[in-house]
Amino acid sequence: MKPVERWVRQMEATLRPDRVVWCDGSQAENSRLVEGMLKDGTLHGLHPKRAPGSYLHRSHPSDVARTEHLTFIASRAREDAGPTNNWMSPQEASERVFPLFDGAMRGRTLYVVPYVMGPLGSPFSKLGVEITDSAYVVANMRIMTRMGQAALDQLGASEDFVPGLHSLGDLSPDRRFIVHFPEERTIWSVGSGYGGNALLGKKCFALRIASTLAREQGWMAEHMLILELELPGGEIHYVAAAFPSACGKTNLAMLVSPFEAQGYKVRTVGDDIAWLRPGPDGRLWAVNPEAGFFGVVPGTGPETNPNALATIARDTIFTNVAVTKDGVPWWEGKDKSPPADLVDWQGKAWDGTGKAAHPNSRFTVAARQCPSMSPRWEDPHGVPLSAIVFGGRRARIAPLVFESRDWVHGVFVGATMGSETTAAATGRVGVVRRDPMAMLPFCGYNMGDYFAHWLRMGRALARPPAVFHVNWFRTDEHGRFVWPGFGENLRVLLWMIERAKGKAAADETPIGLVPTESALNWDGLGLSAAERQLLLKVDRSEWASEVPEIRAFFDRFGDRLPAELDAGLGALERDLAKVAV
Ligand code: OXD
Ligand code: MN
Repeated sequence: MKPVERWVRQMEATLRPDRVVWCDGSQAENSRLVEGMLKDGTLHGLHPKRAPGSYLHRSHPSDVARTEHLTFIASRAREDAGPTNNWMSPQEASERVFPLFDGAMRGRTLYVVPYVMGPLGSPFSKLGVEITDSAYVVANMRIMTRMGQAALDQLGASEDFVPGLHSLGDLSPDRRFIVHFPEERTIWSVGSGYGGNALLGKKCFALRIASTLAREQGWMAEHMLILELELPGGEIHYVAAAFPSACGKTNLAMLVSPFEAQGYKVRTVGDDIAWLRPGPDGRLWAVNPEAGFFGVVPGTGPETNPNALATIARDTIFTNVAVTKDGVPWWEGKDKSPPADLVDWQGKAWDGTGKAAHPNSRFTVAARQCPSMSPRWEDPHGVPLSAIVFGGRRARIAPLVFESRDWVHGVFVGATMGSETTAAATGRVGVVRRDPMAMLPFCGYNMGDYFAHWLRMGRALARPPAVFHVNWFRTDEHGRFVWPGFGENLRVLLWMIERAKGKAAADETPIGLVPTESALNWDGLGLSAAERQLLLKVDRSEWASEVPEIRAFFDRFGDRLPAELDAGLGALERDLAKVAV
C-alpha cells in the first residue's frame, strides 16, 4: 500500500465516513460536486448570463474570516513557536483536538484531495494531500491548487507530502482549531469551512509549514504578491510585495498601467504567496505556488481593479456577497448604486443599512482567467526579483515610499512593519499592530529565528533585490486618503526600479531613502504642494514615539532576536535624536 493510502486508511478509522472519494480534479467530478451542493443548499446558482458558471456560498455567520486566536503551532518546544504564535503542545493537541475528529464524518463523505503547490513539474513544487468532508473545500482547492490525478501521479509511492486533516466538525468556534505540526509537517483543522482555515494548501501549507521547510532548506515562503513590470523598449523587472491581509495585494498585482500607451506595462504573477530562492546567478527568484485567487470582493470595481472584475465575470465561487433576486452578485464598491432588490450576505432582504456583502466576502477564481497574467506566471524556475516591497496601512507616520539602505536594513524595515488591522481576521479592525513582513499570522516558527533566516538569505545573494517600504493609506486632517492609489501606484514602482538601477534621486532620512520631490512623477495627479510634502514627510517626533513600542515588540524575542535588528533600532533611535537637537 502506498504511504498516502495507508494514511487515508488510518484517518478513515477515526473519522468513520459513510463514503470515501479520491478526487481526480476532472470537470465531470466538479460538475457532480456542484450539483450536490446546489441540492443541499451549500451553493446557490447565479444568473446564467451575468455570472455564468458562478455560484454563491453563504457560510455560517460565525465562520467568515481567519481565526488567529484559534490557530496554533504545535512544535515540541514552546520557544520554537515563539512569542507571536499561539502554542499548543503536540500532546495537548492529541488530547484536545484529535478527539474532535472522532466519528466526525459519520453520515458524510470523506474526500481525499491530492494537490501540488507550485507549477506542475517544477523542481520547487511541493505535494499536499487534504482530507476533508466539505465539497465546498474540494471545489475551492480545485481552483486554488493543481489538484487531482496530476498530483497523485506526481506523488506516486513517495512519502514526501504534507498531510492535512480537515473536518467542518460542528462549525462551533468553541470546537474550532487550526493546528500545525512543523516537525511532523502535518496540519489539523476542525470546526471551520472558511478559506484560510480550511483550504489547507494556502495559509497552512504554503506559508506556515512551508516557512519551516524553507528555513531548513535555504529558501523563503512569503506573504507576497509578484508582479511583472515592462519598461518602454522591453526591459522587464519583477517585484514582490508583502502587505497584510486585505491591504490591496490583489489590486497591486493586477494594476492597470496609466502609461500603457508610453510602453509601461504591468502583468500579474501572483497575488498572495511567493516562494523565493537564491538562483545560480545570485539573484532571488520567485514562484507563485497557487493556481487561483482567493480575493477580497468588496472594493473590487471598474476603477480599482478592472482586471479582477474581468477575471470574476464567470466561473467564480463567491462567498458571502450580496445578490439580486435574479442572481446577480453585488458588493460594496462594485458600482455606484446598489440594485433595489438586494439580498444581503446572510440571505436576508437588504434594507440599505449596514453592509450588503460581508467586508471579508471572497471570490475564488482560476488565475488563468485573469487578463493580466504574465506569460511567465507558471515558469517552473520562477522569475528574478529586482525589488521587494513591504507595505502597511498607516493613516499617519509612514511616507508614501522609502528605500532601505541595504539588505540588512531592509530586514529591519520589514521586521518593524506596522499596519492597521482589517476584516480578514476576526477581532478589532483599525488597530495598529506590528506585522513583520506581513507574516505575523503565517510564520510557522519563532519569528526571531525567521528574522535570522532573512539575514542569512541576504548573505546567500550576490545580487539581492533592493528593499522598499510603501504606504498608500496616509490621510489628511479630514481623514481622506491623500494618495490616489490603484493604477497611480505605478509611479512609485517606477521610482523603485530606477533606484534599483542606481538612478533616481533620494534624500537620506533616519528611516531610509525618501524620493526627492522631483524624482517622482506627479504629473496630472492634481496634488497640491502641501499634499506632496505630506506624502513624503518623515516626522521625526512621530517616528521617535514608535521606538518604545518597537523595542517592546523586539524584547519579546529575548535572545532569539538577531543582534543586527537590535543594533538597527539603536541606530534609528540615535539618528532620530540627532536631528531633533
Ligand atoms: C488571505 C489572507 O486570505 O491573507 O489571503 O487572509
Ligand atoms: Mn493573504
